[in-house]
Amino acid sequence: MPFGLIKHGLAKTYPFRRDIPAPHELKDSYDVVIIGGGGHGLATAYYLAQKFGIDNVAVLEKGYLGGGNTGRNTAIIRSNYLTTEGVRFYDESVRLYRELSNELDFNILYSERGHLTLAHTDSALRSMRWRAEVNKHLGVESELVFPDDIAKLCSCLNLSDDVRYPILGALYHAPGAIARHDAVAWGYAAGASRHGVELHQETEVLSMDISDNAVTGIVTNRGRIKCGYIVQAVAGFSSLLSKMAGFQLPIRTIPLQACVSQPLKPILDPIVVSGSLHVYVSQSDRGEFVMGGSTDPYPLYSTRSSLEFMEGLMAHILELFPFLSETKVLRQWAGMADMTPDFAPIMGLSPVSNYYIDAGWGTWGFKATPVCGLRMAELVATGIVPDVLRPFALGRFSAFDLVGEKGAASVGH
Ligand code: FAD
Ligand code: PYC
Repeated sequence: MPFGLIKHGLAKTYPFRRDIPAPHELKDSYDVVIIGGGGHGLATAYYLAQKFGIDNVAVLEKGYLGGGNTGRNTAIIRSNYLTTEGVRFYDESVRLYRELSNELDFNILYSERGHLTLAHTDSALRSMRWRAEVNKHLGVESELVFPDDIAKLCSCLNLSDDVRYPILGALYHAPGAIARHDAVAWGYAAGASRHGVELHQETEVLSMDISDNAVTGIVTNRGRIKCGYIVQAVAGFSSLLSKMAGFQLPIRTIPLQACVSQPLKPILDPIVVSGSLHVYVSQSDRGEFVMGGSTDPYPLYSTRSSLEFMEGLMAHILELFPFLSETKVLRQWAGMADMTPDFAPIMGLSPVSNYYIDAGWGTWGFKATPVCGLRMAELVATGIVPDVLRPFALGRFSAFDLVGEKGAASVGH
């Protein structure tokens, strides 16, 4: 029971801080409408108001805040990418994450654990070396480590030669971290709300009025509103929204499943990823093993879980961590991953003049929440595309100027 409730429980009033205000009417018009109340939309709203003084802003969320992929991901934060564009972008996010609990006055349970990407073949070792060199060149801590070092970093991992895919080495990224994903959404929501942003849950965008290549109105299940600028931040629904705005995105939407075990005593400190075995795992601060594997084998708009996924995942988990064989699965779920051809996001301008996109977040967007929010807000406020966003423009697909991040995706596809 909260201390405050014990103290004030029998009093007539309870002076608590309400993080998110009660629902209220939609206004006729806003300077900025953000579609999607996940971490990205909420972070964009927060920085628009807090950093750029733009507070006539509404976030429209068709369900509840943080109930999309933000509340379904496995909360891995890292910047050990393959391309210079990717490393710079995600490194800025890691730096913002480190300060986020203080910035938002909201504990996001940021926990720096180190991140091991295992190599089971010579060619995997070569690509780990490549990533380590790109990372170091840009000031990001990453190095190649070998079984003796891995044993010290993660004593519960099966390093025996007597398995199908023995571990030859790994990319070790000391800044790799996890955080409480819901708290990231709640913290940004509370911060945005304190700065005057309106947060509208159960408010679904159904269509848009377009005239002279600009969106002039948004039709929602609660009525029509006018807006100056729109930011689309709907993760697994990006193609549907861009279609309403009149353009197409190069995206395939594929379910990604994950699960957690019953809580165990702390035993696994680093985050462990194996591309060859299609598995990744971390232990949460509550003790649960948080685990995932590959995306499902076909595109689908559905968040159902499958036995097929669990069977494959457990075979691989037990190869790496045989001691888990009597551990019970607690929950299993899925989210929807908007996959782009180059495994990198699409951010910035769109073919519609007042419509900005934050899309293509596939299996990798939780770690980008702070940098994406900050830089999308900067774009809306200044009209200038920030340098870190430039490589991720939609136009790269027609210019054949892709940002190939498949080798650093962590999740099998
Ligand atoms: P969301 O949180 O999905 O928010 C979008 C919101 O838009 C939703 O709440 C939705 O309801 C709303 N919306 C949609 N359509 C409409 C409409 N018409 N009107 C109004 N609202 C609408 N990334 C990592 O970096 N690390 C990880 O470890 C990681 N693990 C993952 C594990 C799983 C199982 C999954 C599924 C994803 C994982 N990801 C990970 C990816 C990450 O979850 C997403 O990229 C990220 O959460 C996207 O955030 P968002 O705010 O853009 O989207
Ligand atoms: O981007 O690191 C990642 C990740 C791990 C699991 C899903 N995404």
